[in-house]
Amino acid sequence: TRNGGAGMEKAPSNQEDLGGDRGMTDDIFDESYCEKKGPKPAKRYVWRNIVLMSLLHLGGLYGLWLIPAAKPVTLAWGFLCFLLSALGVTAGAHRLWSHRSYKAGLPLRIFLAIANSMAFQNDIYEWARDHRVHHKFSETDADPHNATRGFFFSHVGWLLVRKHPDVIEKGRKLDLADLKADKVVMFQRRFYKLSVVAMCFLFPTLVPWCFWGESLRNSFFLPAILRYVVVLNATWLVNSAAHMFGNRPYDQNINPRENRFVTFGALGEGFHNYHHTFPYDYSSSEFGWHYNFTTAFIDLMCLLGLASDRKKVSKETILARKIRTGDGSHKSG
Ligand code: ST9
Ligand code: ZN
Ligand code: ZN
Repeated sequence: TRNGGAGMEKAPSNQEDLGGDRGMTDDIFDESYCEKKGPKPAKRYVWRNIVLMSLLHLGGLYGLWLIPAAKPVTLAWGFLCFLLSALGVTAGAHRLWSHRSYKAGLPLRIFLAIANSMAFQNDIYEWARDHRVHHKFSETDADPHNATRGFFFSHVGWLLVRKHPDVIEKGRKLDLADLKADKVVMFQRRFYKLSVVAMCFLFPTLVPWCFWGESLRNSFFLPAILRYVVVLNATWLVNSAAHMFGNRPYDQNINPRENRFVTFGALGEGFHNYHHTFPYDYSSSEFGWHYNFTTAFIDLMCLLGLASDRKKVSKETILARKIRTGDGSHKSG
C-alpha cells in the first residue's frame, strides 16, 4: 500500500497512541481516499495573486541588489527577522498547531502567533487546516500543493490558482476543534491583516530606520521584503524539492524525501520522509539538534518551563519502520 501498510503498526503503540494523546489524528495519511475519475477541473488563475507575487519577488531581487549598500547591523537585523518569522512557521504553525507534537503555554503561544504574523503565510488556522489536509491526502487532488502536479505547482503555483474542489471538500471534514478552542489562534485570525502589516512590514522596517539611522529604502527592502521572500521560498521548498529530491530511508512508498539543503534553509524541516512517516514527532527528525534549530528552540522552551509534552518516536519503532518500508539508504549512513 502507499503508506507502506501503516495499519500493521497500529498494534505496537505507534500512531493511534500518540495521535489520541494529541487530541487529533487528522494529519495521518488516509489510504481510503480515491481521486474522482474523469477529467480534472480546469485551472482558474487568480491574477491578483500572480501580479502581487511577481511584484514581491521583483522587490526581493531589488533587496539583493541593495545588500552591499546596507549597514552590517541592518543585515544582522534582517537575519534575526528571518529566524523569528521562520520559528513562527516551524515551531508554531507547523509543529505546534498543525501536528500538536508538543504543548505550549500561553506566553509561548502568544510569541509564536506574533512571529507567525511576521511570516505572513496565511493565518495559523488556515495554515494548519491546509497542512493537515496535505498530510492526510498527500499527493492527491485533495492535497493543496499536490507535488504530482510538478515542481512549480507545489512550490508557488498552488497559491496562484483556485483550489481543487476536493481540497475544500475534504478540508471541511477535518477535526479542527483544537484550533477553534485556542484563543490565541482565533485572536490572530481575527486581527490577521492588521498583525501582518505591523509585524511583517512595519516592525522590520522601523527598527533599523529609527535605531541606527538606516535609510528607509534599505530598511524596507532588506529586513521586510527580501527577508519575507526568503522565508516564503525556504518554506515552499519543503513542498516542492523535499517532495522530489532525496532519500527515503523510512518509507519508500511515499514521495516526501530527506533533503539536506532544504533542511538547512528551513530550520530543520527538510527531513520530510521522516516527517510524513511520523508526523507527530516534535523533532521532525530522528537526529535531535542536528541541522534542526527548531528542535533546539522547542527544547529550550521546555527547559524554561514554557512548553512540555514533546512527542517522540522511539528508536526501536524507527528502526523497525526503516527495515520494513525504507529504501535501505540508512545502512550507508
Ligand atoms: C503561503 C503558505 O505561503 C505557505 C504554506 C506552506 C506549507 C508548507 C508545509 C511544509 C512543512 C512545514 C515546513 C515549514 C518550513 C518553514 C521554513 C521557514 C524558513 N479546508 O482559500 P480560498 C474554504 S501563503 C476547508 O479563497 P480559492 C475557505 O474557508 C502566502 N476549507 O480558496 C473558503 O470558505 P468560505 C501569502 C477550505 O478560492 C473557501 O474554501 N498568501 C480549505 O480556491 C474558499 O477559500 C497568499 O499568497 C481547506 N483546506 O483560492 C494568499 N481551503 O468561503 C494565498 C479553502 O466558507 N491564498 N477552504 O470561508 C489565496 O489567495 C487563495 O487561498 C487561493 C485559493 C487563490 C490560493
Ligand atoms: Zn509534505
Ligand atoms: Zn507537517
